[in-house]
Amino acid sequence: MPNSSSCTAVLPYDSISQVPSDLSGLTRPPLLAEVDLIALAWKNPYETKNKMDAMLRRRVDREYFLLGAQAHTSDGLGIRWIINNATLDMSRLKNFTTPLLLDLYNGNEQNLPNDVTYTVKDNELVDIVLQNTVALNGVCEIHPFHMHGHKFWVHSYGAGMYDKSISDSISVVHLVLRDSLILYASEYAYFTPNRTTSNYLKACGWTKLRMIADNPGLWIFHCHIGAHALMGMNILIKEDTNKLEMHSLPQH
Ligand SMILES: [Cu+2]
Repeated sequence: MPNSSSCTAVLPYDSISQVPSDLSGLTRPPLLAEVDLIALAWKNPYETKNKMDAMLRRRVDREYFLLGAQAHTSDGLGIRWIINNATLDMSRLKNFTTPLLLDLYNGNEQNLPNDVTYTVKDNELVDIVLQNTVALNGVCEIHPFHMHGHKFWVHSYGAGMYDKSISDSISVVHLVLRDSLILYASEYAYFTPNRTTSNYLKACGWTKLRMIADNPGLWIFHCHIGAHALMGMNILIKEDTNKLEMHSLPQH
């Protein structure tokens, strides 16, 4: 907490200390006043709160539509999660022998998996729409997506198939910056017939995020359910990699 004098925590280290059984003797820290919390939440090096609110109403520079779906592997033995017909699963990740970021720093893009890579640049205001579809088992699953390297706003969300006019009509004010979102999942009641495998691939909810491309790098954006990530529910965001710099850690 940068502007708070205290907080209380109990940290056991290996076997040499134990969590005390009676915590009643610990002094509670004073809680931050709400006005301080708001100031902390909006303390941002590149934008004021008012400017950030304006971002939500600005015309975006770039929009990506990510259609998520489940699919059998070509041999019929496995299941993968795919985004726009591509999957970044373990079988591909294990083939990377050098860090892709280092490759990009060196101007080498030959190992970059282009079918799962999305480019943003130059402080663009970017919308990413995640579209959910019914899985092979007839379920519309919830996916908690997490983005590395950025915070974003959840701009809007809804049932069924993404509709830009609905998205544009949603009034958004004072949204909180975050790095994770829930990809909306429609209820079974939404479908006809209800929960059945014949609904496979039906559109079943969407969530749209808005972000500023202000951090050069190669960033993963992925479902945070471990199994889903292993099954390929990941994309890469390639951002201003010509601006990457190499810094050495100080040696002691
Ligand atoms: Cu998932």
